[in-house]
Amino acid sequence: MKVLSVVLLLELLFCGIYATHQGYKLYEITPQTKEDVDFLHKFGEEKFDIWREGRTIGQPTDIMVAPEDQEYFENELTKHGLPYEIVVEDVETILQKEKLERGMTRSLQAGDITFSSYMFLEEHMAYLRRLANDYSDIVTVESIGQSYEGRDILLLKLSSGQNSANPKPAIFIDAGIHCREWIAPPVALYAIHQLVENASNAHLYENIDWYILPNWNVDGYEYTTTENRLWRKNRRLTEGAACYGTDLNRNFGYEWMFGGASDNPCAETFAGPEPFSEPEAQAFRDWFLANNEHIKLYLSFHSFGELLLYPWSYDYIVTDNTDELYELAVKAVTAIENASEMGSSYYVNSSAVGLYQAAGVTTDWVYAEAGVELSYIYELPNGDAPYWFMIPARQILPVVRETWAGIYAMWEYIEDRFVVQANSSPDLSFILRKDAN
Ligand code: 0X9
Ligand code: ZN
Repeated sequence: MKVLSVVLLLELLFCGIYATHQGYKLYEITPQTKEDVDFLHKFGEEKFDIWREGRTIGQPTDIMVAPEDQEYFENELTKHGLPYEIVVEDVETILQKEKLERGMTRSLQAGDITFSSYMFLEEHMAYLRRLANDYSDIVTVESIGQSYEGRDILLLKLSSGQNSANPKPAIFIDAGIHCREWIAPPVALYAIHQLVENASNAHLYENIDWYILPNWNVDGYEYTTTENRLWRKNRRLTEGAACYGTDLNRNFGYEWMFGGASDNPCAETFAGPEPFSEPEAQAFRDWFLANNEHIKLYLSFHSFGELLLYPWSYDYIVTDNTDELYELAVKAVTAIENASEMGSSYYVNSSAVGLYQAAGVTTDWVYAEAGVELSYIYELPNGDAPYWFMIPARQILPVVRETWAGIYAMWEYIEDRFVVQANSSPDLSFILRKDAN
């Protein structure tokens, strides 16, 4: 009896309620032709989860496959003449290992912040509320709306107050739209921490306002910490669908479903039944349209890949201001690479050309519909993570520090273009010369 209960306890601990990925396998396939690249990409629009996508010929792609789909998947690859290797026999075993390493304890003092372990959702929220309380002269925290499950989506505003009739230029940052990309919220929280709690950074909000939404997909994040570490979408069940969740980064209403998005509710890139069908996307849209006028820079944090991407994402075309977008991106990644303790090396390009086509993403919508011409998505590093976005807690600090260097470099550009240059008096010397004659 005693032996039995010990076995039961171990089972509960290691595979019990979290054992959602037992028997799932990870396949590695290396595309040899452009057609192979496209063939593999299509699996992502079905119910397969692409853990790593080879952008080009010769770059391996990793795809996770559930036990019931493995025969079909292997047959498809064989029919297509593509060899494969099984690199993880049982995904659950690596998830259990990751769980032990993530260092989450629920022992933080209310309102504290840490970058040496991952944090729970309520800890993120308590930190924001504590700052609103302790720095009430410069920080306000508002809920931009509620998630499907009724959680507040909190946005922090940092401002030294109005100094003229016009609102100041502003920078908007979000993180956590894909809830399993856990390294993203700490990057946004570190920016908040540096801006608010490090007095030597006060000049960063003297002329510029900051809006930071550090954890957007709140239901999803909660779900990744309690049920399924690999969850990406939100948690609403579309009417009549067989699977939960919409990919919020396919639900935005600019060229929605143009390409690189799925109409299959079981796909990781399911775009939802219609544009802005999801409460989390609606909340963002409504807030943004009411406040967009003075926002000059939009940054959305994801992982992984060490990529800095800008519109367009829905199609393989470039915007009119692609030179400026590219130059500012190079400035930011140069700062990151110079600050990096882990040898990060970023690739810069427009989204579809540089990574893959994806319609309905926030960066395109913010650019096209909210008029923010400097709009970027960061795909953060995954450090020593053996797979995917499971970057170990000990590498949170190096990532957030180096990424802050990139944000800082972008702030310098915004300050120079929208404050210094905008305020510099026009060159009137020719008038003076005329008067003198
Ligand atoms: O697919 C996404 O939504 C983003 N990548 S992630 O791995 N974080 O899910 C990338 C979206 C950017 N746009 C394009 N790649 N076109
Ligand atoms: Zn993402």
